[in-house]
Amino acid sequence: MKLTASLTSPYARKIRVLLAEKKIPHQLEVDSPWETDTAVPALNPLGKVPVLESDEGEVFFDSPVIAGFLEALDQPPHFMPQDGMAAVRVRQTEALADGILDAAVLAHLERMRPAEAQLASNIERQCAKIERALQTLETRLGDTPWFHDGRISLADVAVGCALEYIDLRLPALNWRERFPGLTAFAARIGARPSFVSTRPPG
Ligand SMILES: N[C@@H](CCC(=O)N[C@@H](CS)C(=O)NCC(=O)O)C(=O)O
Repeated sequence: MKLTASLTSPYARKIRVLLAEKKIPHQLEVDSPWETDTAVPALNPLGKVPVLESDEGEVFFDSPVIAGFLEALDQPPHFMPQDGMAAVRVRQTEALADGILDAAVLAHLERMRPAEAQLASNIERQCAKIERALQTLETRLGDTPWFHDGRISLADVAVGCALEYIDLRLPALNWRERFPGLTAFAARIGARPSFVSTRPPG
């Protein structure tokens, strides 16, 4: 199978972590959808990475769908519970982590505009979403090592990628000062070889 991804995309990183954890052989095609010669729109009409092509030539996007496809391959270790409601709860935490990414990307893009064109209110609005989501995650994690059922799942992978993406794009948020549970969690998941090997280039 082939994964098309940019090395900085946190959505693509979720998938790269799962592929590494499951030790699934694949080809990584590095492609940034922001470049003029990108092949991404030919694969995904939305022009976004990650995109995964199966060995049978079927194309899958976006990252939650690709994660579902990888789970459907039934290749252990599993990152989704078998129980239906437990799976919905894992997906809920994934959605919260992905929402942090959406807000962080928007805040980052706003900050990349020339200073005089930046809308400070938009940056503040996105950062407020991130702050509320982090508070929810801190509460949800409590004093447990993983978000659901005492074992690592897609929810943990998504939150780990989101926390490190904030570090990359919005370091001034200094979230570790306010969220000790998430700080310990980030250190725990960030030490896994799958996270180390997929960390964006400095
Ligand atoms: N919901 C999508 C989001 C994917 C996404 O926004 N990817 C970014 C890279 S970080 C992208 O390709 N952006 C290009 C664009 O918006 O044109 C997913 O989970 O895969």
